Amino acid sequence: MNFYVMTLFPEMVSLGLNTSIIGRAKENGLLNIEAVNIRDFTLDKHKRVDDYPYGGGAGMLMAVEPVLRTYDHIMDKIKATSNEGFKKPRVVYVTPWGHKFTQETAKEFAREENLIFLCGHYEGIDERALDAVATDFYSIGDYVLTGGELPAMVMIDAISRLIPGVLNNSDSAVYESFSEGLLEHPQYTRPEDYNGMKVPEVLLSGHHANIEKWKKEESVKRTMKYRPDLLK
Ligand code: 4GX
Repeated sequence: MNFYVMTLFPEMVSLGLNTSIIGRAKENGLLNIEAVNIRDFTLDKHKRVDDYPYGGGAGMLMAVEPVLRTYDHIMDKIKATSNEGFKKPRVVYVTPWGHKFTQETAKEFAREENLIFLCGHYEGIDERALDAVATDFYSIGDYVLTGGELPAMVMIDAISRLIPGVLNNSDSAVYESFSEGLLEHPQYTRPEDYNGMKVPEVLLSGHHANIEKWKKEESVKRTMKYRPDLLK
């Protein structure tokens, strides 16, 4: 799967997604993440990419031209590397007013071959750039960040781990939270007793049925306490 990220801070994206599981998946050729600097595509002689909003108001907006030229560059690249079955990729604009990005959204996007993210900065982007290229609008939650890079990285991470081969068994491919509708139960590793803090007896009992019952009960307790909204 190929991810393209349109951003003014490409190093934030490429460095942030180069570690751990995602970094390994890139090395293994399972996914490819390209952060494209919007500033490289401005025609302004001072390399400016932002301007004042018409009608007044606080702050600056990202201008249409650099965004659309960045998009054209990415599309040329995608067209050059794809066969006759070319399908226009979805373009996700990350914004606090978008639909809530969920595990279901991640599953849906994991089926795409190419995915483009558009990261805004300043107060946002000239609406005409969105009209021209954006196909999807998503938010990671109800709080305000300084830019779209972190939400785009969050979405890329959540999508990537669903791509076959990205997780191996020791990465625990079947993390059930959300997919089962219950939160994960508490977990323990050695030692059995750490300064008097003990692992629950049932987990040491070897009684498989009791262990499963305990896990389920703990999951339900935790879900009731922290996410009662998940219990329908
Ligand atoms: N989930 N941000 C986008 C730029 C911006 C400002 C105003 C539109 C209007 C966010 C979130 C988020 C901060 C990303 C502002 N865009 N994105 N950025 N929460 O807070 O997705």
